[in-house]
Amino acid sequence: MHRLRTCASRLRPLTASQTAQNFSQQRPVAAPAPAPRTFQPVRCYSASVVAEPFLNGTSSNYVEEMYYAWLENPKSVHKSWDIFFRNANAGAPPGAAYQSPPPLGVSLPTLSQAQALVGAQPNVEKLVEDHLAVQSLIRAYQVRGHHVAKLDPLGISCVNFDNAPITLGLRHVDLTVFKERLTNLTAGGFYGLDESDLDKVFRLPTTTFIGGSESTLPLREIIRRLEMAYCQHIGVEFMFINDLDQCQWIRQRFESPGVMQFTLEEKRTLLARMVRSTRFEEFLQRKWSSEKRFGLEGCESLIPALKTIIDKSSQNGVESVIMGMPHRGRLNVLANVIRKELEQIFCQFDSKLEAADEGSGDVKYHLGMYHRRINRVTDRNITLSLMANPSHLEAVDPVVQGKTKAEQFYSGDTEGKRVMSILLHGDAAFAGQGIVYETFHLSDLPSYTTHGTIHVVVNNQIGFTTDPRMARSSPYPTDVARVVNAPIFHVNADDPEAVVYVCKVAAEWRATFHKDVVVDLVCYRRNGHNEMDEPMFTQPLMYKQIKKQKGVLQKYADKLVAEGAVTRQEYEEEIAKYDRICEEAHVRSKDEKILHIRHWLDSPWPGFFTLDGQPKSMNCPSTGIDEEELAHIGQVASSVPVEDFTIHGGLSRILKSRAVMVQNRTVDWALGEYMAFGSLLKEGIHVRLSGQDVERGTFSHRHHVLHDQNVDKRICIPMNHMSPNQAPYTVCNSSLSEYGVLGFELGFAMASPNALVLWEAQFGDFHNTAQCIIDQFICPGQAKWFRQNGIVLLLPHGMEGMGPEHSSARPERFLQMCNDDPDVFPNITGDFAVNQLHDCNWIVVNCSTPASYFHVLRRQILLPFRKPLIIFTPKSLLRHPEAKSSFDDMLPGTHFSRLIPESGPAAQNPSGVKRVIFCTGKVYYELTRERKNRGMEDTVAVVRIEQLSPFPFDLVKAETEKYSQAELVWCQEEHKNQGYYDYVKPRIRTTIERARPVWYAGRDPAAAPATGNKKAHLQELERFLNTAFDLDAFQGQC
Ligand SMILES: Cc1ncc(C[n+]2csc(CCOP(=O)(O)OP(=O)(O)O)c2C)c(N)n1
Ligand SMILES: [Mg+2]
Repeated sequence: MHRLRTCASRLRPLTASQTAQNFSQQRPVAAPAPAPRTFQPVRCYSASVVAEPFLNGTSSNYVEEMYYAWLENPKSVHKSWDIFFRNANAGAPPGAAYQSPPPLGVSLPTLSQAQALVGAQPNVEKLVEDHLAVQSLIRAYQVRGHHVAKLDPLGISCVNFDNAPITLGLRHVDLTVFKERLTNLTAGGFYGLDESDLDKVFRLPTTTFIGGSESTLPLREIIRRLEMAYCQHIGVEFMFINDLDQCQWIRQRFESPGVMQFTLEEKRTLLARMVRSTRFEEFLQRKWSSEKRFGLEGCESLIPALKTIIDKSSQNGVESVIMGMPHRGRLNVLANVIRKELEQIFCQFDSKLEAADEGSGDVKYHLGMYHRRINRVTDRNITLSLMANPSHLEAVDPVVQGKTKAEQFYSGDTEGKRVMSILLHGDAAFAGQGIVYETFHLSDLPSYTTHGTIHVVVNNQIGFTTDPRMARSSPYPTDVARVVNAPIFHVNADDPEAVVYVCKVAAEWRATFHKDVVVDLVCYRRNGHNEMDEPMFTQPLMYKQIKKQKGVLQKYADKLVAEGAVTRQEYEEEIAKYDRICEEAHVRSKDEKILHIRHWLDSPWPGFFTLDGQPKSMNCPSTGIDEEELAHIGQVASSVPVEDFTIHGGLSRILKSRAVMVQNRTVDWALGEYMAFGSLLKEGIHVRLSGQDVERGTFSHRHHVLHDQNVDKRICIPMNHMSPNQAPYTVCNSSLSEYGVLGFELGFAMASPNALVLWEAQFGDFHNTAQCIIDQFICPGQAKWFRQNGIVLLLPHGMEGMGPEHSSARPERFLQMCNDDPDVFPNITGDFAVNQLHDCNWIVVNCSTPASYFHVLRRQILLPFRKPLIIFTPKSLLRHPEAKSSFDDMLPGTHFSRLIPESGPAAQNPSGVKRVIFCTGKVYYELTRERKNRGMEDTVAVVRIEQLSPFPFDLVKAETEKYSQAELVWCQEEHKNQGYYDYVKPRIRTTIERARPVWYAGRDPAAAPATGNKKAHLQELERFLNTAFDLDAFQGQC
């Protein structure tokens, strides 16, 4: 059967699309003549030989053998097979190729009649074949035209298509070279067409728009128009898109005759924009030749590109554009796209400039910006923001998307018609950084889509010192975008009109389909990676070429002058005008003595701070809520608020047990969280919880989304049935990404201070694949960019015998990055707790009770400022019978306890206490159980530190003073080189002025976070509990 299929498929003629796709392999230009057994004649078959009734079953082997024999020598087979193969070869329809074998003694005329079928109806056949060939040709241009388009201004294209020979040929529209190229091509066969067909008229298929209003064209004109559409300075890569309407739409935009016509006005505007872009860099180079600025030289058309996207989008109703971009050309974008005042940019080059705002600040090419202005082209208001970003390339991508989503969400822009994002990329980073892929995969998910992003790649064919051939395995740097069916418009950046045209189409694409699109500006980098860098060390030939390269502005100006669109004088005046603007701004910039980082804020929160950017108060009200509220939220949490909705039996039991808890005025972890979210929602605070499987909860404890057991995809989110005026609750399972999704949520949290945005890791240790977002944005964000953020990270953590993974959320890493000084006991004045929070870079907590968790979530919003909050959340405690809280701990007047003191017998008689064990989180329950078993409740006090950072110096001091004679022990279940010990110990020592030792009880140092052996896990637990309660354990040690 397999052989039959092989044989039949070989005999089957190729469809037009197969022909187009396989054409290069079938007929490489100038390829040597095919070997006899390859299938060179395959295209000649136009009859479906497989349809022959006898060509099936076991006879196929025989037929195949016969066929190969005939191929080598037609005389080696019976005459009847010879006639059959020849007829089939000539395209005889099924049934007609076969002729009965000639009877013995047959007369010659009968044989010649049969043979007459060979080559039957040659004209009709040829006509059909030629039309099919023309269709294939058109499709070949659509699929592969970008391979031959003249995209590289340097002509040293980085794209290596060696293994996919260019078979389109006819690249040059110039008819004098046409003939020669065609002759060359037809030598190897050109879909069966030859030069004599050039002036034949062909009907155009519906899959092309090259005809405009004409439905037929001569082949010569067809080729010319295809050349114009696909093989000039624009390479359109789109035929992989699954949606036919979208393909048609793109064909129409690039094939329709005359699409690239520019009015005089448009050309002049474009020239003026090129002048600004070019002269800005030249000005900086003149004034500060030895300063790094990552200039745009070689890709000056980026500025008109972005401006076109913005103009066009503004025309389509966009009011806010959020942008993310790397270093290259950033200052130029700030000056000429966002329109930051030039003096504000220039003064950044002054090393004597003092910083006015607290924080360490950042270099000028990382800072963000927010600007609302009138778009001159549309006369409409538009807000442009460029997000601050770290050096880590592409890390800002998901952050931009999150902020864009949030702005869309808060402005009710459900389709992304008013708010959009633009992401800029370098070629090396776009191909190399995995976050690009993660971000693309968010682009079509309901809770993460921004309804289409326009990506612009500054493809200067180099990454620092690395050639593309060493930097990626794909032909283009943009291939990653194909995963989401985004069209990719490659364009030669030395042709500003082509650039502007594709940008118009890109903006229109987004407005029409609300999907991502990529503009690949193929350019070069005139200087080194930065202005201090020598590129000839590593790319000598490329840079020899670059040195010869005329600047794009000059080229475009020459073109317009030649066309008569502007005069040389007008052009020079435009230059002089902009130079003057720069000079004047430079003079003004000298008056700037102080740098206000807040002038570089990308996300202002109007009304949240005083005009000076300070918190409106420095206190935090009680985070407790009324009993009725608790009861009401509890009732919502334990019910199904819609009719005829069947939930799973197991879930019914969970809801019933919640109802019982509410009756008993207690909450477990999940209910505590419900109380926090529910109360904030009722107070008008949007809550968004995102992460992998958060809707149900990794540990099946949350169940915020109920699923009807009988109706597919019917869901109910009780939290959204709280009260008529509540804020909306968003809970969304994310893609399986940490870097992308955490970045996204960080961006979401940036848009408004009046939202509780939480990201939950499936297990705490998975956060390390999002380390860049944590290290570069969350931890130092405020210090670098004067920008606050209240994102909450929920990181399940705990040593529960589950092995090295799934155990540790790595508290030590978060604590190591806290900015509070371990060696300085702070001034305990006023509202110390709030002041301390105000000064910290982030808050790290490990709650031991649901009430504690409830309060810290609410405090996050009730504080008059925003700080990131890291919460190590429990696993086994979710169902621990003792890990419950009473309503009493959540009523008005209650608040988050940074430290929970001992409240048992030891606290009644502190002088009898021999040892105080400080701990945090789940180990508390193990300690108290062990203490009870050992009957040591009046000799050992156990104190929980709920807020690790900023460290509750004041409360720890009170405890150490209360138990002044007791030994101090820090107990943790983590290994000694991990967990909290290294953070806590010096701070406790500072608190007690180093008067007493702080002993350690916990696991020994280790490389892995936990053992994979359950028995070893339990032995370790037993061992450190022994140490914790052995009052002689530290005797004789100092
Ligand atoms: C994640 C990350 N890795 C490495 C670097 C160091 N680095 C800075 S620029 C650069 C080259 C970037 O090349 P490309 O993306 O093509 O942008 P270009 O500088 O050419 O505009 C590298 C490797 C970085 N900034 N970020
Ligand atoms: Mg590059």
